[in-house]
Amino acid sequence: MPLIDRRTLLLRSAATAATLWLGGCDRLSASPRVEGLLAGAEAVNRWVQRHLMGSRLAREYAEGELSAHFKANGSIDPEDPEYRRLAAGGFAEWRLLVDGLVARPGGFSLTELRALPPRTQITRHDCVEGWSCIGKWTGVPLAVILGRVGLRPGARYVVFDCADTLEEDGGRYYESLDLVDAFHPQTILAYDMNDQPLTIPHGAPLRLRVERQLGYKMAKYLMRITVTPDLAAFGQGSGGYWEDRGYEWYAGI
Ligand SMILES: Nc1nc2c(c(=O)[nH]1)N[C@H]1C(S)=C(S)[C@@H](COP(=O)(O)O)O[C@H]1N2
Ligand SMILES: [Mo]
Repeated sequence: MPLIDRRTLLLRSAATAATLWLGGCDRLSASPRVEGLLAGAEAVNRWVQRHLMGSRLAREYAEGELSAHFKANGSIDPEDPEYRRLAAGGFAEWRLLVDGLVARPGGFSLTELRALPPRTQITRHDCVEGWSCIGKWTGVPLAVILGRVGLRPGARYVVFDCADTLEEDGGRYYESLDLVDAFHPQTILAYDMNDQPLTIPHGAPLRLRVERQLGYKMAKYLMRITVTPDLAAFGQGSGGYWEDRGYEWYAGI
C-alpha cells in the first residue's frame, strides 16, 4: 500500500477541520451577523475542494461493490408531452441542444454521443436525503462536448435544462456547474447505467454525473446545455431547481 505523504495528510486535516467548522455552523444561525458568515460557508467548502483537494477524483469502486438495487429519486416518469413523444419513439428524435457562449452551437443525437470517446466509472451517489447507492455510469465527458462546440470568451457556467416539471410547484428542473467542475474528468453525460441504456426512472436518455457533488446536481432527462456568463437568467437565478428553493449551489462532498 502506498504511504500517504505528509502533504496529503496535512491537506486532509485542513479539509476535515473546515468541514467540521461548516457542520458546526448550522447551530449558530441566530444573528444576522452569523447569517452573513454562513453565506460564506458554501464558498469555503468550494475553496477547500479547489485549493486543498486540487483536481481530486471521487472514489471509484469495483464491479462487486455495485448496489443490488439503485433507488430512483425525484422525477421518475416525466409527464411533459414533448418528453413522452420522444420516449415513445425510443429517443430517436431526441437531440441534446448546445447553445449560449459557444462557437459552434448545435445538436447531438444519441448515436452521435455514443460515437464520441466514452468514459466509464463506478461511483457512489449520495442524496441529500441521506441514502447512497453505488452504480456504474458510461457516457461522454462533458469536456469532450465543450471541446466540440468551443467556448467563447466570457463563458463561466454550464446550465443543464431538463425535460421534467416538478408536480409540487410546476417548476422545471435545471442545474448548473462552473467550468472547473464542467471540465473535471469524472463529469460525464451518461447514457448507460450498469451496462444498460439509462431507464426512464434514472434519467433516459441522458443525465449528468458530477461525482464530487450531491445527487441533486446530477440532472436527469437532459434536453439542452447552455454556456453562460451568469446564472441570473435561469429559473429563479440561483443555478438550479433545488438551489432556487434553498439548497446550496455548490454541493461538494
Ligand atoms: N431532471 C431531474 N433530475 C434530477 C432529479 C429530478 O427530480 N429531476 N432529482 C435529483 C435527485 S435529488 C437525485 S438524488 C438524483 C436521483 O437519481 P436517480 O433517480 O438515478 O437515483 O437525481 C437528481 N436529478
Ligand atoms: Mo437527491
